[in-house]
Amino acid sequence: MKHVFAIVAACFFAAAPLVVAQTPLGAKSEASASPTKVTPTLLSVGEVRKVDKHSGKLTIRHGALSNLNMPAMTMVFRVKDPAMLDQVKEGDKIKFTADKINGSFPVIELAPSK
Ligand SMILES: [Cu+2]
Repeated sequence: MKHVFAIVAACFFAAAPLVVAQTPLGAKSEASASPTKVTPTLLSVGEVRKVDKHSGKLTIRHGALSNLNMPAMTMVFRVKDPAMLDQVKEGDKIKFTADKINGSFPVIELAPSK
C-alpha cells in the first residue's frame, strides 16, 4: 500500500515532450550480468503484481510516473526486452522507467529495489 514519491516530487516536468525515446540501452538485455547495479535514470518505483512471460507483460503497482504525468495505480506494462521478466517475480519491489511509445507505455528499464 505504501508508495515512495521522493523523486517524483522533486522533478515534476509539466511540459514533458512526447518524444519517442531511443535510449541506447540494448546492453541491458544481459539480465544476469550484474544484479546489484544501480541505474541512475530509473524514474519510478513499484511493486510487481504479476509476471507474464508468455505475453511479455508485467503488472506493476506503481507510484506516480512523473515523466508520463500518470498518478499511482496498478496497471499492465509491456516490457522492452523479455529478459527483463527474468529479473523479477511477484511481490518484488522495483525501480523502473516506463516511456510512452506509440500510445503504449513499455517498461524500458528495470531494477530490483529494497
Ligand atoms: Cu499507470
